[in-house]
Amino acid sequence: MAKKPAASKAPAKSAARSRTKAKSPQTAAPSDDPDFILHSLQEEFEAAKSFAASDEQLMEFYRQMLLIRRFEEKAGQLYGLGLIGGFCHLYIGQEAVAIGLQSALDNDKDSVITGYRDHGHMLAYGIDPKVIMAELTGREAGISKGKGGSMHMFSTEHKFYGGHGIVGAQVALGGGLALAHQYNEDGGLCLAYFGDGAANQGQVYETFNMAALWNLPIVFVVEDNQYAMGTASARSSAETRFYRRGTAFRIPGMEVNGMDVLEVRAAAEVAFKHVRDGKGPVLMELNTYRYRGHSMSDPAKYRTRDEVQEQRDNHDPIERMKEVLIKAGHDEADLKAIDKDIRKVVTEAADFAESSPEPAPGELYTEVLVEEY
Ligand SMILES: Cc1ncc(C[n+]2csc(CCOP(=O)(O)OP(=O)(O)O)c2C)c(N)n1
Ligand SMILES: [Mg+2]
Repeated sequence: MAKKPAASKAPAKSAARSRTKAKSPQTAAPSDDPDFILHSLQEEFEAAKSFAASDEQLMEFYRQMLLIRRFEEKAGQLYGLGLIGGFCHLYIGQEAVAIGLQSALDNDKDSVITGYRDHGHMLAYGIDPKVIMAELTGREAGISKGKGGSMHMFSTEHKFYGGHGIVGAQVALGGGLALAHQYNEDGGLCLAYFGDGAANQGQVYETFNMAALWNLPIVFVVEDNQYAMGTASARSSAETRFYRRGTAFRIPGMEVNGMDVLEVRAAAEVAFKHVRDGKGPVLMELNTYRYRGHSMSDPAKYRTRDEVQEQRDNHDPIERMKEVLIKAGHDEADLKAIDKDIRKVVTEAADFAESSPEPAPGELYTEVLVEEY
């Protein structure tokens, strides 16, 4: 089903719509300018839409997505037990986005920045589950010494720049990271993730303008999980085909099924090459779905259980990968064994977090300023 422009009282966009929307004549809007082709990258990506992964890569994608799923389930349990304070936004359902994109990064050079739904991104980046869980539970051993919690995780060592609670702020900061890559000539790019809700923030478009003007090495990624808190994207966005939103800035857009890790990775190859070749920013729209509430305190009254179940039954990224692996000759028992190993890693992370000490009160006064004064 095609995305439609929202009327003033538009019904919520159907979650069951196809992941890649039918094109309308408007898609060709800039056709009067032969130098700018909106779909230039889309065509290249669609020519080879599924990443030709080796058997080892398929297994790795499966393992990493499952690690995020099991980690987030455990985080939900710890929250329920009162071991995680403050907000906690889970990434369950969106695993293929972070794994497909992050697997195509050069971890020695590239930087990543995202919003508050950040645990999955950190795991995808290869950061130790123990220090992420310790951060969630506010422990000294946490990646931000227990002072950041769920929303404000940070690791400059891994070029992971957070973890931001102000909706859309990470996009402008990502523009700054990309400017630093360009200025330092370090060959890196910045991957800046934001949500469908954040896509309506003004600073996003100021950043688009400067990024395009200065030809910055940045990939803007809209994770369209169909809701911003309790508001369906069609009720808040005049244009729900987010990949089009760079058009006015001559930023090519790509529309990708964010529930299929092989498709995400194939799109990443095309987008990252464009940026690495010095051709400036790219805007990717990843269509996905969050299974759990906006945060742990969300009663989820704005959608039906059936809608969520339909997504789980028919579009789950991990089940999809399982089918690919079984077709490739792996048996169910091997996959179950991987799940068992991952559950063990996650249990160990939770045990580590629970048995770690809280930060000393004096920590409140450290890292408030960048330097000593
Ligand atoms: C500037 C600003 N406005 C409002 C909020 C409150 N808020 C927190 S999350 C959120 C919804 C954002 O939705 P989206 O960008 O789609 O991201 P998702 O939660 O779906 O990942 C809002 C409005 C905020 N944190 N910052
Ligand atoms: Mg959203």
